[in-house]
Amino acid sequence: MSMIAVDYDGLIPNNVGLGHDVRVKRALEKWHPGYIGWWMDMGPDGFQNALVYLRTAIGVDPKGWAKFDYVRMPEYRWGILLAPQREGRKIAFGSHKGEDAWQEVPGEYRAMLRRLIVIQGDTEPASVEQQRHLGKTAPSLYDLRNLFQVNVEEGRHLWAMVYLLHKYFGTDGRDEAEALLERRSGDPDTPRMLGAFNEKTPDWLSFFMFTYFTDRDGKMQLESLAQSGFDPLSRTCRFMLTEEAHHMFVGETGVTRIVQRTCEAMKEAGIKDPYEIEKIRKLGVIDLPTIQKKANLHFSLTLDLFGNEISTNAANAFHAGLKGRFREERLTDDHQLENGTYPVLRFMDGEIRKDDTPALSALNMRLRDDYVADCQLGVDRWNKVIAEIGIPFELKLPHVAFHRHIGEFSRTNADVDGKVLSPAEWTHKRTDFLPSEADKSFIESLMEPHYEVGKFASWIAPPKVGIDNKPGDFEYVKIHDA
Ligand code: BYC
Repeated sequence: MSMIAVDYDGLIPNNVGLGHDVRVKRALEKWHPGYIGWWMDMGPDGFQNALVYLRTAIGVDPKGWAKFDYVRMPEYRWGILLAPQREGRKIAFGSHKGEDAWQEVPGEYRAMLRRLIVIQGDTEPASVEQQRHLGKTAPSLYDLRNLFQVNVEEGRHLWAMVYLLHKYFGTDGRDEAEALLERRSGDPDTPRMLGAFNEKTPDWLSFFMFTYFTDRDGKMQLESLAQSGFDPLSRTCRFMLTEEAHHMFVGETGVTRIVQRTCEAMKEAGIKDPYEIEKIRKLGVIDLPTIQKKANLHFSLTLDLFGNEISTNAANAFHAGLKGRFREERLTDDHQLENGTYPVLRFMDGEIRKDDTPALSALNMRLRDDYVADCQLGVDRWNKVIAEIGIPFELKLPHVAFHRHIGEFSRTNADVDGKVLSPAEWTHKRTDFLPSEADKSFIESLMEPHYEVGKFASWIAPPKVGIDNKPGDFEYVKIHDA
């Protein structure tokens, strides 16, 4: 049965018939206080009593799933929402291609499936932890509201994975759900599982780069998991993707607005050379070369999230029908990949070159290629803004070998053009490519809160359109009405 209506009566809004599933309902109600405890300890620092103009999911019908209203964040209705079941859905790839999608966990793949769900689940609270201090330096109420919207939805994505663990994985699922509340981003003893989720998000430029680049990895991974033969995972990822789109919008428009403000300020001051950094910084805006360095950092950290270029884990997950490719259904090959090859960029004999590799082993690489192409689209739009204002500068994605910690290129030091450097050259040039301490302190010096209605920090342009079509003077967060 396809369920669209959401039951809002109980503690946990849902469209999965939780009211009739006493075991899972009780287990989730038991998990709930721990979640709220985590949110109060590790969610946004301050603002928990502020009234935030948030979007809450009230259905899964694409035409009207969201409702906007003022909500105190701890009272947000985090719910379990799965996209409607597709009658007769078949597994689209791997060795089970053509068989009915699984409604229960296939025993032979239990451990692999649980691992994928736990990794996905772990990233969601991690990002909230990374962003918890940002409210204190928000450049406007509009941005503050967007930060909190992203945060509550990441919280909901955690609920989505925890539901799957409780419903389908018995005692070990319950243990994993507890552990998701115990790990902490950046904690040396109990870190989050993937590298980029243990890094700091120290300022708003990083926040926008993170939501542009790292949430886009979220999109790619969720698209691949949405292909899963395990139908409940597919359905939950399909709905999560609708929320993820807003997070990437926040990132893309955030960087656009910073770039726009910088270029406008340069034009007003008659500065043509984007490398006149000190002069530009005196205008209270972020110079384009520093924006480029932040992009280099966040892009390279995010590439690590795709795992090793050549991966048996990825091959096994595809073969088993658990994790597909980006938009698998639009691809025209045999969807089994037993024979074909895929060109993988490798570090061999001291140089970077392409190597044809069995396609099944190269799935992480392939997804990463799709990701890079998707990232480029937004970079092109940023460059259009720069060109329209008439500043001679182009933002670029660095080479995929640059600043890597996982995979082929973790063994080498490549610059942003993919030129292999000696360790000494790398040390010498590092701050040409990545933010230096001076760059970081300059950005930090700009991070002052702007909580007046309709006002924005000097370094960011106002958005073109308000959220939910609200006017420019709309009070997106009522901080003092608490
Ligand atoms: N850090 O065979 P390999 C999101 C480990 S973001 C640390 O290449 P595989 C979001 C790996 O675990 C999307 N360790 O790995 C965005 C393995 O260890 P074991 C999150 C790493 O499995 C913003 C070993 O190295 N979702 O949603 O092919 C805000 C061998 O590696 C890393 C997913 O990632 C790393 N970066 O690929 C909020 C989807 N990379 O098991 C949310 C689920 C690899 O041998 N995850 N290792 O001890 C997966 O599909 C895969 O596990 C990975 C890794 C793509 C992560």
